[in-house]
Amino acid sequence: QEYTALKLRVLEWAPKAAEALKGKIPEGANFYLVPATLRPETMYGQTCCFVGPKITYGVFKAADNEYYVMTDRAARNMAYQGIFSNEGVIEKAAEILGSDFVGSLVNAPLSVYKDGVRVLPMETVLPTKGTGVVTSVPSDSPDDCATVADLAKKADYYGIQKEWAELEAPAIIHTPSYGDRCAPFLVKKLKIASPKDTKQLEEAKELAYKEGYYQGTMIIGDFKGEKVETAKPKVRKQLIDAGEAFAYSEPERKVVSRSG
Ligand code: ZZB
Repeated sequence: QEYTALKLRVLEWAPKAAEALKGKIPEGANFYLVPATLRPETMYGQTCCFVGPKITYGVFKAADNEYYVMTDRAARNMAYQGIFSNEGVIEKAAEILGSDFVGSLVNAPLSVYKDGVRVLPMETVLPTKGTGVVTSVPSDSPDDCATVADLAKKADYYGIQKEWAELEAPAIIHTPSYGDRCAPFLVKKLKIASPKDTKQLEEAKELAYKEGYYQGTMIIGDFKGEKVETAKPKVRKQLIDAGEAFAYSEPERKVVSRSG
């Protein structure tokens, strides 16, 4: 699985995260939450960044003055992909529980929200997939759409400010069947009431992928008017060239070929 890992620079730590990191990290260093995405062309639509509140994350040194927040598992994979300046070396500066990050402000590359977006909790984040950090695009991802709706509804319960979950999702991709925001369209159509409606969400994701990727047209950004299929590698390259993202592969089963 070839992901695009996006670098969301921390602009402001939530108080609990600042407390947990105190004394463990050099001052003046840059910190990034690094969600793994299969849809780099949707990054214009980021409205927040999700962590699993019960997942333990590591703060890993990637280079001098550069630290990445993700799961141990992701760090172990990245260590052998030419991503850290010391190949094969994993340096964990600190460990933090996901819930402690909630409320932090991060810069989301390409997002229409230029002042940054908030880190919010998502109960359904899988610790065994990607980096355990997920960037949220409620216009095109049904899971994200259902989660932000739930967060806004129960803001007090989740210990967040309602406004953080209520940022308007900009329209980024036009689709012939589901309009300009396919996720809310499908969430409504399949009568999805909460992030716990796993089965319908799985179906909605499937439909959104197919329609968005094969029929979608960009309505925002440098490749506005182009088909998603052709815009996707271009947006990805732009992000990587700008140093705002990097390629990250999830090892499935390693196949060793002797003949090359
Ligand atoms: C932004 C985005 C925008 C995504 C979109 C999807 C969509 P898949 O196909 O099941 O492999 N994701 C990444 N890591 C995790 C995790 N640890 N736990 C839960 N979700 C995770 O799913 C890959 C997608 O699942 C990734 O791409 C990420 O969300 C999320 F418009 O990033 B995506 C129709 C989907 N649209």
